[in-house]
Amino acid sequence: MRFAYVIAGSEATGGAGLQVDLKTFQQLGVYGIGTITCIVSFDPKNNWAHRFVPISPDVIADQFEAANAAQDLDTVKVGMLGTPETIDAVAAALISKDWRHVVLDPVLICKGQEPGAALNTDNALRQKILPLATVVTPNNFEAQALSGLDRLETVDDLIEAGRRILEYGPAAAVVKGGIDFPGPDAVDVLVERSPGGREPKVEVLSVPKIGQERVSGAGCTFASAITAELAKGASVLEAVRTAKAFVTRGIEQRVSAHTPFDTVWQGA
Ligand code: PXL
Repeated sequence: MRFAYVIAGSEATGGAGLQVDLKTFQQLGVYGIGTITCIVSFDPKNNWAHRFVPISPDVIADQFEAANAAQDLDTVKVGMLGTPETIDAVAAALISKDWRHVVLDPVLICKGQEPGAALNTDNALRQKILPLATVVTPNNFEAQALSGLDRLETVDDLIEAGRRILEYGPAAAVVKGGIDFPGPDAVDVLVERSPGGREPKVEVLSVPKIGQERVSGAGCTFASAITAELAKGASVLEAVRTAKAFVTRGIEQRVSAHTPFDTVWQGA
């Protein structure tokens, strides 16, 4: 049995967060184990506004202890953390043991939240979690925030953002162009550190965009699919290719909901 572990937030509609991560793990044939950092319950009475509750740091530590005592985990995905306090708890847990891979989906804000709402949380994530990651999967907005670049509108911009993000420590960055990236294609760029300080390796992954609407849970599905594949022993490049195909199928067969966005079908 291969195990994949995720440390992330719960999202109550089932369209994002830990629920999506565990569905993705199951679908890709790995045994999923999850630790909850915070609970997001969108409010249907108030235009699906964010309601957010962090889990207390000692309960995060307890969950981590239980999960890692039950199984020998070496591949972990980190999703939404939520506050500087939850970030401290997760950083302390992560550095308490060695990992083969730490995949970080650097969730800065969720769809519908104001950018910059939580600058101290963004900074804590950059300073305390990003250096522990081996693979990081920022979307266009997160890549701007992490790289300091203003606009990511060309493939070269995505590559440059990836190179800058590698300077924080990860071995690989997958910068996602997303729905707002100009042109007809959904473009992601994998920038991977080379041994001996040589130029990073770059791989451009591109498929035609499916519609023009955002889909909830695509980023979570993508990063957890990468994690599942790494847990099975794939290389980073193989894992990213498989994950892109997986999320593309899931978006093609998206599930509609009463929420503002459709959601990815991991069973596709
Ligand atoms: O899609 C980003 C995301 C991740 N994790 C949780 C979320 C969201 C967005 O809503 O709620 C828990």
